[in-house]
Amino acid sequence: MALLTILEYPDPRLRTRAEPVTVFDEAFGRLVDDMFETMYAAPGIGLAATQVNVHQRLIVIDISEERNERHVFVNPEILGKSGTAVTEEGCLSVPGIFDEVQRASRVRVRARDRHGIEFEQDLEGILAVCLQHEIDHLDGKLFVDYLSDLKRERIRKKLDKDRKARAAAPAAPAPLPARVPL
Ligand code: K1U
Ligand code: ZN
Repeated sequence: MALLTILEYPDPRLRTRAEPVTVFDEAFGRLVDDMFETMYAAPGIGLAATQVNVHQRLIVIDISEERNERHVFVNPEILGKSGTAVTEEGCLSVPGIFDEVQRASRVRVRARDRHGIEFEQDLEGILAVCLQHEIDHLDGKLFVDYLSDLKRERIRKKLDKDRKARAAAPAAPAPLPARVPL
């Protein structure tokens, strides 16, 4: 498995509209596994393929505390929405920024699994919110697009500053070698 690089706002590649998945082969299965590994390492509760610069309609989600309830949504379509929820959202492509977004609190989704099998599911709570956030990624939309122009500009400047600070920071020291008994 491999850790994938997550694109960061305002990278223009995050604005790409993803294409439907048509091939469910071994390479696609590896991409699904790599996305879970990348999401768990981040750590996050969801990840859309767009965020790792793969422009296919694929989402992985795991909202469980134990990190053992994997959801895969390929070519997701929202069939119905109801209720409203205002949730403090974060985004692995907008690191360190959290703000409130209003979305539907319940959704019915039709999608395919990692093998291409179609299913329909009713989701609610954070799972429903996370799915809507991830489908936005597949459409080239970010949660900061729901905020004011002023907030978005502040976020862009903060991330720019953080990136420059990270680039200027000296590399972390190498870990000490393990003690080997003589
Ligand atoms: O799409 C992404 O960038 C992932 C994002 C998903 C999301 C979070 C909150 C509301 C809607 C969508 C994240 O996972 S941000 C990190 C996060 O929320 C989290 C990380 C570790 C433990 C618990 C939450
Ligand atoms: Zn996101």
